Amino acid sequence: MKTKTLSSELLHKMDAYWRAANYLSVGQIYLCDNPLLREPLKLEHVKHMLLGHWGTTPGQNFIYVHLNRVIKKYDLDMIYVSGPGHGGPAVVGNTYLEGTYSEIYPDISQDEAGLRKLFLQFSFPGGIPSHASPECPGSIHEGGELGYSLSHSFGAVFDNPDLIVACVVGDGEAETGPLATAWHSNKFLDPATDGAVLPILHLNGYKISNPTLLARITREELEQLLRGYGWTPYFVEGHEPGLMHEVMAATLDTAVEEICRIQQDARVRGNLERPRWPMIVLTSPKGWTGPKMVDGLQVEGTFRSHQVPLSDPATHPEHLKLLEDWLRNYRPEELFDEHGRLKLELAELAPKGKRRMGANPHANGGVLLRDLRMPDFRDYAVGLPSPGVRGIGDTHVLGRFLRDVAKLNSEQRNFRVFGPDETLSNGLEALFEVTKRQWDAATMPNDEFLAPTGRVVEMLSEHQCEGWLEGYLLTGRHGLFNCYEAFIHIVDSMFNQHAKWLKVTSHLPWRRKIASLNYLLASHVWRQDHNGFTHQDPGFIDHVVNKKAEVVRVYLPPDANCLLSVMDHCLRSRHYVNVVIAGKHPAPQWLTMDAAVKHCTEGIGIWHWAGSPELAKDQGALPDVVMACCGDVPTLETLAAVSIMREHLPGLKIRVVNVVDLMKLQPETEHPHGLSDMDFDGLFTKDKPVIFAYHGYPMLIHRLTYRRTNHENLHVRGYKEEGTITTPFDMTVLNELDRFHLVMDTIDRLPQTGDKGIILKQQLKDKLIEHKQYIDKHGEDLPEIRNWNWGAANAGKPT
Ligand SMILES: Cc1ncc(C[n+]2csc(CCOP(=O)(O)OP(=O)(O)O)c2C)c(N)n1
Ligand SMILES: [Mg+2]
Repeated sequence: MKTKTLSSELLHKMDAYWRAANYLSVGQIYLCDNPLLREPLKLEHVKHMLLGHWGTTPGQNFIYVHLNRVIKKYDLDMIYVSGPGHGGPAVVGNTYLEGTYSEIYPDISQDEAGLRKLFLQFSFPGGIPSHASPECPGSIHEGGELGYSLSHSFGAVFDNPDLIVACVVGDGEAETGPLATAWHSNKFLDPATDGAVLPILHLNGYKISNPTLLARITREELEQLLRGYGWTPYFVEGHEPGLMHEVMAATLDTAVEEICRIQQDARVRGNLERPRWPMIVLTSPKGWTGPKMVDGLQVEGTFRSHQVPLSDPATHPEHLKLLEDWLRNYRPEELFDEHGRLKLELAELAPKGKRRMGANPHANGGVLLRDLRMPDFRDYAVGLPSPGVRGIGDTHVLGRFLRDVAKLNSEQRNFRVFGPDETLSNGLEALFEVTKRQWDAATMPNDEFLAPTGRVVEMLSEHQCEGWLEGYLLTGRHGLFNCYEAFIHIVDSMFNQHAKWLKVTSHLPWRRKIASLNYLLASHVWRQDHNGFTHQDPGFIDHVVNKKAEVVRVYLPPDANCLLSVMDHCLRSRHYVNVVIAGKHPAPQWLTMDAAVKHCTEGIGIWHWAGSPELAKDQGALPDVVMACCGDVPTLETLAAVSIMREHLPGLKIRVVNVVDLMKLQPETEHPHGLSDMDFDGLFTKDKPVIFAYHGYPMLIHRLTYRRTNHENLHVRGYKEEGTITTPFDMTVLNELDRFHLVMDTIDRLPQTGDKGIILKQQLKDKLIEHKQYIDKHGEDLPEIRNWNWGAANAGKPT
């Protein structure tokens, strides 16, 4: 006879605790008064608007109480990730029962008055959301948009060897692309230096109104699927609470002991073989313990339990009765004392102090966040004898800096670089001088830079990279996501969710700030020479600027020294999303490090040395035209255009303005970085033509500046969805961002250029034809384009 895992007393108590959590969950969805049912339920005790999701909740309550037991039994450092985060009542209810909720929100006290407020605030105007939202202690994952629970969980356990994340995966959620590929995360986990994720696939059979695929394939198929992903699935199936408690407890013990054994094996015995981690498949009825039949239709165990099973007690008196029966079925009088507090013998089931999942500091990562040790970015400066010298490619310079960030923090183990197989091709090869790509799958002799642990994590899934990094940041560490610019769109929606999380948490004083989410978008739209149209898309910026100004920052450093300065700032910053767009190809360098630091700190500025010499001498004088640029390629084309005009239209007073920090363009009332109108007018004038060469879609610049005095004179060139495999210069020509078009634009707007202007325009038109003919014949740009350089073009001219 196998001995039971749970004594009957413990089983009884755990069942009572589960009933308490279920009671609180139903209470949150329905009740605004009479929280302990001390009097018969009346309509006035029921909320007018019934919102929330019941279906997933009892299963999650069941899991939570069982996790509490193993945390205590094995003294685990564990947090809970609710994939189907719409089960908010479960996490709110459980953190209330364990005491953490009232510690953070004393008004929601552990008595009848507190219970009433707990119920009332849920899904109520001015209250709390219906999900595992940031307001909920212990949550690092709202679970509003489904699909990211496993990625977040793995991100959380990287470099946290003692942490276990219990991750509930919805069986519907499991159908999403990000979740389906997240099972592979186990090939990146180092059992020696990372923690563990215990996935609990919540196979309740249904989504909102459909069955789930994983519930409608054979057990054999499901088992093979999960085994094929490298897991050992343990099945817990049933609906009879007593039996289920015993099976769940025994299975959890097995899983936890298996995790400990795997970790010991790697840590003590040095076993480097990839382990087959355990996971649990919990098959239980959706809406378990809820109303079985409503209006003649089965509810428990069907999709009908997904949201609010009894939706209209106001017009259906029988619903009110069913609701009361449902609530009383949990026997609240056995669970709460006369003050409305959870009875002591039940409260004792919860872990203590920081072991409570709602109080675990990993779930409030800012508390654990330590500053990075930072090398001095100035030490990596590109020497600049004169503006325009050719650099090796800006991200290659940055790579050396990141290499040393990785090195300096290798003991702290709190910095990682994530990317979908592009760390090398984005120019960050220097990282591999000090670290490796973490990889726990098989290796072959010709593989490069793979090791069981490393600071770089690469999988060809932008979703995983994003989710891992978010999980890593949310648990108090630092990192960077390097990605092709066009394909970062794949995670648009994940970015949305993270930005929302940052916005909400920045207004929750108990949630400490976390490190910023840094995107390095190299391999950008203008230099896709061998990839072409599919790889040309700068629209992520447009997407990002929709989000709250307090959270988003966009930087387009024009050269390597600026990139170093910007990245140093981003890695030190907190609670932002920083988008940095940089080139990896050899390109001209413009600013000395001192000038770069100044320029990047200002975020925008006049490059006096690049404009007309008379303006450089008399900096107060007004220009005839402002040539503005933002992004490395637009800066190059603008400066080339300026050099043409300095040569051919020497009387023209040209001012060059470079923008590093895109948000400077917005009014100060819209973004904390925004320039005042006075400062903006000071740079762009009130009435002179502004020819603005921009990295991305031109409309964004109009969007950001439409309220500025001189907006009418602002003419923006940028990417207008023209592209193919062609030469770098031809890309700019196709989009009319090239130097020749910029000059022609200027002439068109300045009648005072007169005959000289007309003649020059004709010459430039001819040049464009010559360019086309040349590239069609030779497959590369004209030598005068390829070899153009600011220094030579402006030699002998006073600067
Ligand atoms: C990406 C995404 N698509 C759609 C939805 C809308 N939605 C909310 S809950 C749900 C069903 C979820 O089913 P499952 O993961 O099985 O959760 P559970 O059964 O535990 O409620 C859907 C489709 C969503 N939240 N996120
Ligand atoms: Mg489901």
